[in-house]
Amino acid sequence: MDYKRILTIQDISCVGQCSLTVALPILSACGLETAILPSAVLSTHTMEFTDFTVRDLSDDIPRIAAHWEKEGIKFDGIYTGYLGSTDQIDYVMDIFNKLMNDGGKKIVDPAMADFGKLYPAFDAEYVEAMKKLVAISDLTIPNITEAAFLTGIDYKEEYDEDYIKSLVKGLLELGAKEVVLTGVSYDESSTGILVASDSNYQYYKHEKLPISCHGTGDVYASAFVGAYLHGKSTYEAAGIAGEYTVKCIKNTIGDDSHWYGVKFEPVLPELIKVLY
Ligand code: PXL
Repeated sequence: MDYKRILTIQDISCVGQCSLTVALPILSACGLETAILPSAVLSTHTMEFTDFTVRDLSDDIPRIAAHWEKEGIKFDGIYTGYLGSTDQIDYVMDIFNKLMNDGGKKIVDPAMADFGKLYPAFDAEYVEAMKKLVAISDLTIPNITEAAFLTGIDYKEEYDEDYIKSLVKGLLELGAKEVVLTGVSYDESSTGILVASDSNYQYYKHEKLPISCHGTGDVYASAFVGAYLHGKSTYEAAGIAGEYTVKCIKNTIGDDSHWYGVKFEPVLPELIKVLY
């Protein structure tokens, strides 16, 4: 079987089940050689935890990339998530240019916002820098809030198909070749993903659960990237990742002590089953 090497660039939140602690196991389970480039080390993620520690690793990024370039190390896909600063976005653009094998995919999860608001670490300058990264991506995986910030369209909690299409169209006009827009819900009991390229729109609908959990954006994006580079089409990978994320949330509902993330590990065999 085709054995692909992917690089994922995002932070390590040591505790909290998001970013690299989610991406590395999920991508590995999808059969990919997974290299990591940590953008920062935090004691926990930044949602609801207080007094977390942060060590910014920006200065290490170009040094690590230069070493890989010298060693002739390249990747079949590079997937970026939560990044620490606008400088890091420039470094990532350089890595996209220098360390990608021919035909490799640039996949950008513009992890910076949810529920209508930017995460605490980010501001308007960061949004502008993220627009540049999305513009050169082969595939971007925003939620509705992120899509609204990136396109400059007002965020809406209640919306219709025209609103969703305007977000996707804005992202394609920005330069993204394909868009996988998550959390698109048109009724009480279901939610889903809009997959779009050019004027081709496909909607994948799945069960909507009564709670939302931290870290599911990263679980979704990692499972999507894993399934996609494993060989599934964009639409198939979008659906596989959606169903996997639903299972992770179901596996967590009812455990009040587990408020900071989802218990995605025991459900990994279910993801593997649909891929192999
Ligand atoms: O992508 C979610 C995420 C990742 N990393 C850190 C975060 C968050 C969400 O808040 O705080 C550090």
